[in-house]
Amino acid sequence: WEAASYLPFSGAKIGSFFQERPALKNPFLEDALLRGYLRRHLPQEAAFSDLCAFGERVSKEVDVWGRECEVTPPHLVHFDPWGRRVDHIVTSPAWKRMKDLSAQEGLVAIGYERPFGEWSRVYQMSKLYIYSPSSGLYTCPLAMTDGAAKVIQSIGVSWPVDEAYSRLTTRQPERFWTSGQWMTERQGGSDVGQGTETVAVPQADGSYKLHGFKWFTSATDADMTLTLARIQDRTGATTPGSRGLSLFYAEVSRDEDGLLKGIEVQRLKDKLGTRQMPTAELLLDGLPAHRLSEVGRGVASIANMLTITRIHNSISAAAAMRRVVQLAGDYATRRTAFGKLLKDHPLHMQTLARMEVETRGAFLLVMDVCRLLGREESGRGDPARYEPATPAHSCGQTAVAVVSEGLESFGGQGYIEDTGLPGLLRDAQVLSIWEGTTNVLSLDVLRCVARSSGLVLHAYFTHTKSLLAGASSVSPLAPAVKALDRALSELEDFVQVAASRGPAYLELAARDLAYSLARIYAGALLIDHACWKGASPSDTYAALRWCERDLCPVASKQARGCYDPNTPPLDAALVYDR
Ligand code: UCC
Ligand code: FAD
Repeated sequence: WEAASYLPFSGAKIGSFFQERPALKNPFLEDALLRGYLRRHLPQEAAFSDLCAFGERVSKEVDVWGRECEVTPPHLVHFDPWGRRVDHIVTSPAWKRMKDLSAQEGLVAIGYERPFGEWSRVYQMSKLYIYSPSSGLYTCPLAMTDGAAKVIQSIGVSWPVDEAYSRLTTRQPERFWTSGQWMTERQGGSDVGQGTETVAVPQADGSYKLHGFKWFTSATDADMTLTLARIQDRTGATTPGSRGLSLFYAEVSRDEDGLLKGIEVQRLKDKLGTRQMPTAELLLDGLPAHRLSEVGRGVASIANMLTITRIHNSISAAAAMRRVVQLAGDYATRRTAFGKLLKDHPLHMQTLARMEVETRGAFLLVMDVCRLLGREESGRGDPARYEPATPAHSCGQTAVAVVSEGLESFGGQGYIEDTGLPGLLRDAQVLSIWEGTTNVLSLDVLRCVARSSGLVLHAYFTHTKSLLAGASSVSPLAPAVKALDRALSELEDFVQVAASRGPAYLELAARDLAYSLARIYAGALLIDHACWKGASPSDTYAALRWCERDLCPVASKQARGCYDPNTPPLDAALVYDR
């Protein structure tokens, strides 16, 4: 029938409507809070023009490479065609381009060149924040590289790590090295002290050979690594527990036959996300290594690396939230439902606004940690040591929630693999696992508080109150200040009560306590930022919205007694009620 040729869905025709994709624009120019924060604290033309140019490069060039890393994940070639074991981890050309770019842009180097003094870490992390969601997970090796440089710097840049340090912190792509961080073994990634089986056998020249099995090693195409092992004495005995661990430096290199020296790559992990990046199981069979720490001071010495990688982790969490909010906002200007653009549906905008508030809180929290790190490195000595765990703890899980909500805001398209959106969610899920799980980081906060005999908490309360001091006179912020004041008092009350209840009580409260510390502090930072003379009405609105939430989870739960010693058996009974 003639009329059939007019049917829009006949034959090969699939209709005329094609939804426009969300556009990735320059992430620096799209981020009012980032620019405001920098205008306030680092008003340097050089930093702005570099971040603007880098943002342009990220959106126009690098983002495509990131996608290439996702669709051409690394693979392991165990044998060459003639049967020789080679253990080659083959990565994509895009992954290699990321390495060169990272050196050229100084993504690690900036932290050590310190072009802006105490604000250099903020500048470095701003670049990483812009880069992270487009990086194809190259931010993972960069985090460990930065962490390794920090450990070496703190131990002393001398033989045998002077060359490594200069390569980790160079801007020359052909010299640039990345580092691994091999801590986790099969028996334990959280409990490294009990879980480490790797032994270090002393050699006549003062070096060591390592024998063991590293269960998770990320970005295993690295040039070197820092790792933990137990030194064997002449009888082959080792010291158990954490006190038996020492820190070692090892290069990942090949002999003249092309074989890895002292390493067999057992297999690559088949992961939920972070697929752009290889994560391998490694058999260490005589890996040549040098001891970097004093004997038995391995965990304490690698802690500097953990601090840095946890900060990078939190930056990636905030960046993932920012990216999904940017894309969702753009999509809402292109997609129509029920006769109008999504941006004109108030409920949809409320949803995106809530995501924005979460993102802003996370951003200010993490940037403040970067600020403290920069101050500490410039010899200004703030009590910065406990903070890294706090935002890492809260931002990792928040990122999963925000990115998940973000995917939903694309409707069905958010679930479709080749939009690139599902990868954001998969990659976010690891953020609350691999740099210490939520519980472990919460306990780390507790450890820090306990070790300082109250000094850390004192500094926390004093500083948070000082952030609020100027805000009381700014009337639009009054409800936020009031809510925060109340939450601070509740937290102070809780701390008093908890101190008298003993360690078991505190352990059960650890997670809620860490969240309380983070939420209240982020609220204070939002208020403080909204008081700045260059702040916008949106800054005020975000602070108000943030402070409407439950800022102090320990207060309400304390009332319900859920940290009491009688609760663990009840919790267990509930879990196993079959
Ligand atoms: O997963 C990994 C890499 C993944 C890829 C990296 C991506 C980065 C982001 C990229 C973005 C896209 S590497 C593996 C990560 N693993 C962990 O985070 C381990 C989690 N477990 C813990 O954190 C535990 O709390 C342990 C391992 C630290 C607990 O061990 P111990 O031996 O029981 O620890 P202690 O007894 O609490 O502490 C031993 C010493 C103490 O010092 P001293 O002896 O002087 O009293 C502690 O104060 O170490 C010190 N220490 C610390 N110092 C322990 N933790 C810290 C810390 N966080 N900061 C400073
Ligand atoms: P477990 O310690 O077995 O934890 C299981 C559960 O028990 C968690 O929910 C945890 O919170 C809880 N738990 C543990 N202890 C306590 C406690 N005391 N109180 C309350 N709850 C507790 N490691 C490296 O060293 N280098 C790497 O490069 C690396 N890359 C990784 C890449 C990926 C993609 C992943 C997923 C992991 C990687 N890891 C790496 C390992 C990672 O660091 C560990 O998996 C992580 O630290 C958790 O350790 P675990 O797996 O042994 O978990």
